[in-house]
Amino acid sequence: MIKNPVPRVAAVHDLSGFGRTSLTMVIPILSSMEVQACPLPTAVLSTHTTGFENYVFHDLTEFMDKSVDHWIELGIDFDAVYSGFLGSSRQMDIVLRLIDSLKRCSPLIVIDPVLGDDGVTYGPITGDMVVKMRSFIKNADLITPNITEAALLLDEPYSDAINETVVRSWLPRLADMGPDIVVVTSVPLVNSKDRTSVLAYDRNDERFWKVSCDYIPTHYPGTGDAFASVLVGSLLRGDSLPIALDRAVQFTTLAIRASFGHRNPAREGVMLERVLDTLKGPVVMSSYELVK
Ligand code: PXL
Repeated sequence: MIKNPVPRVAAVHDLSGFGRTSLTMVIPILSSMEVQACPLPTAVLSTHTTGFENYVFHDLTEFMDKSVDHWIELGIDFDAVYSGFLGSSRQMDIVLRLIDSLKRCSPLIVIDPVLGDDGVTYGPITGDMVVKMRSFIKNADLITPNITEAALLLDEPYSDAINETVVRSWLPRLADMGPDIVVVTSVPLVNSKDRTSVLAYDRNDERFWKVSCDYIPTHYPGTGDAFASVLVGSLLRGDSLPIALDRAVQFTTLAIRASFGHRNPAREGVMLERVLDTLKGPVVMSSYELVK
């Protein structure tokens, strides 16, 4: 099967008008990495939902259903399906319909199970969506939960005691739910409060990977979207899993650092525009570790 010369991704995320999350992160990042992002918007919002009140939320479930019909009719070949924030539990069935129609081009299926952060679910996420996400991830090759989402998927309580030791034991359990590769973000380290990490497990070779970076004491919404988008772009360009992890961690850290010095309100997200060009270059530094 000849793949598209410019890798093509069905990008299933919401469009939030202000605050730099989801499609306003995903599209520029993938484009900068020479990957075509084809948006399948799940909802349109005036702003994202963290740190804003009275946001307008318009669910696009019906539109998605018809868009998927149209895409199937056109026979579009996708190299990846990459989903993030969904607007309703029925949208998981619609994405599944798209995935099932694409068997001929065996796309990479990446599900970022966007459910919450800091132990709290995002405003529009219902209990029903959390439950359904547990079976939806069966269809993924790769998932990218943060520690809150990993706890929700495993039905484990969220607490300050979650750290790299705990998450290492969670990774094979998450892989048992379906995906070959599990990447968990924002994992606290055991020996250092000044650094944080991303842990990953690949069931195909049973290897565990860790990439650590400085912990910066702030929280910008949308950094999970930046991380997962760079990971997807990097894998589609042919990087190995640990190099793709490295690239995604380095880019996300740089974006946070570019913003932190300016003291702009965290809810506005990271200053993506200032760092986007760095995605054009090769990986010049790598710090991944194989975890025993
Ligand atoms: O980045 C995650 C995200 C995506 N979409 C919406 C959100 C958030 C996080 O707040 O509110 C609408």
